[in-house]
Amino acid sequence: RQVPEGYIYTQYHPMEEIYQWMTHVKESNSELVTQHYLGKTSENRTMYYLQISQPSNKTKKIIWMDCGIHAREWISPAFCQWFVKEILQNYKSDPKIIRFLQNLDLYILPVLSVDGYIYSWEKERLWRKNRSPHMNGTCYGTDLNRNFNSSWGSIGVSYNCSSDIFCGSGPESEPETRAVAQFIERKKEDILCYLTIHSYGQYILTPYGSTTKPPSNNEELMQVAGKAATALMGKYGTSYQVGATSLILYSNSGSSRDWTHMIGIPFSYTFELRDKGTHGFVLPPDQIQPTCEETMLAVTAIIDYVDQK
Ligand code: ING
Ligand code: ZN
Repeated sequence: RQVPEGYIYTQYHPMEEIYQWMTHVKESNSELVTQHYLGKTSENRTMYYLQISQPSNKTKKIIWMDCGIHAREWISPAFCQWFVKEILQNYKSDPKIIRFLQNLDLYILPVLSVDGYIYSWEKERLWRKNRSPHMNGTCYGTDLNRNFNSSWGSIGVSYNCSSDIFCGSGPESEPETRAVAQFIERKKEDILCYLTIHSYGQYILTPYGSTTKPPSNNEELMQVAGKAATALMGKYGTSYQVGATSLILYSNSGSSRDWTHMIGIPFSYTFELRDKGTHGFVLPPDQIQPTCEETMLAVTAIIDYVDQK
């Protein structure tokens, strides 16, 4: 079997089931999928990523995608799982997937803020941050998307640990941030594309958040994001806005996407999935399938472009 027996992709899953899903996926697709240790969370849980690689002698570039940097954005881990399922179901038959897997390896981190995700399931549905203790345990959590070393602490953050956008005590103060940043730093020469999946709002966001100054490859970044939004709309007519975070939303510093672009990963994008606020973070399960189907088209459009380039 290509995918776990009976795993239901049209429901949200608690962390325990996502761990089991990862184990099952790598065991039942051992020719294509490996599971790797990335690091530990602040509550000492293990972060794993999946690597999808078609065996070959040639050196390949990497597409990195992370989901669940924010705990309450449940559609995001659901999409990472959907993405892996789709690749595994179609890598022998879909010409596009066959083609890009000849040149590219896919690295997928299904849940970045593991502790936060569990906390959102068990204690507080709308929890956003990780779960690191601050001020002698009087407040908890750092916004991991304000904790990267890209103009850290300069704009669109809070230094108050009870805030949802608390940027931490310093750049990469959080073990989850360090795990991701150290890995990406080590592999950066080979990573062509960095995708980070959030909700909600229906945006494909380009660098930067911390400055309105456009990146050097802005024209191409925007053009490719436009292609992705067009592909996405083709499925169910869902409309996405494309542009620099600082220009179409508001400024923020310390985001993972700004950092990956700054260290030289040319195609660095943030996705904000459905919806536009009707349900917000609590997107009903009946929207998982359509959201994932349309997002799949956008993500594969980007991967296809960077592969053909
Ligand atoms: N949005 C991201 C956040 O970290 C972002 C990205 C940044 C959007 C700044 C808009 C402005 O806030 C979510 N939904 O987490
Ligand atoms: Zn988010």
